Amino acid sequence: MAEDKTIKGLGAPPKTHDGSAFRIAIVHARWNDEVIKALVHGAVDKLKSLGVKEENIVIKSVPGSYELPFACKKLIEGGKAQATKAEPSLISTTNLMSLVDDERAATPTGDKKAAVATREFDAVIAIGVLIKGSTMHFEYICDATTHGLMRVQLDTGTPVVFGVLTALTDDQALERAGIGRKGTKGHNHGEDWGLAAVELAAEATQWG
Ligand code: DLZ
Repeated sequence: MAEDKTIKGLGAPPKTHDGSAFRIAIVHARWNDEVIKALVHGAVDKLKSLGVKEENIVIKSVPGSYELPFACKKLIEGGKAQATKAEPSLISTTNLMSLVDDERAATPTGDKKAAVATREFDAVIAIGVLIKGSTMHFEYICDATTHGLMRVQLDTGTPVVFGVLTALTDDQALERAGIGRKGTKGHNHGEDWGLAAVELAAEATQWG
């Protein structure tokens, strides 16, 4: 093996999953926005390539990563509550590309109303980008966010994919979003998170 070749990374899934029946939420922070946008794009592209329908991908944003656990929990609970109602209803979804391309700031008025299946989420992807500064803020937010997201998935029984980059430098974050500026562009980890969401949605229901 060449010396600069790494052994790290996600192995191929045991089988390819069809995402066409799944409803997936993406909740993302807005801190470090350039990287966030690329990661959300990567996740959405992968979900769609696995068959998840655009109308079944719901995207919401929160200010920072610290807010991700709370937002994920509310979305999951909201989805479960809607699922218990007999009649399909109108729920608020955000147009995917306009969200990633900057209209999202206009929420809630910028949200589009769309008729979607009234049922719970099969998986949630939480996306955040934490970049270390000169104080201890980074460590505390990383710790709280990580534990909070784990708690949400264990408490709710809905898979929550950990799409949070904890980078020591800007370059580390950019490279993990496929937009690296130094030499290699890097791999967009958002794609891995999309894949993980569909795999968990497909497999986890059969393990219980
Ligand atoms: C305050 C803060 C700092 C310093 N850094 C980041 C960061 O790198 N990434 C991120 O997602 N959020 C950061 N935040 C914001 C917090 O996550 C949170 O939004 C605020 O503390 C308000 O609760």
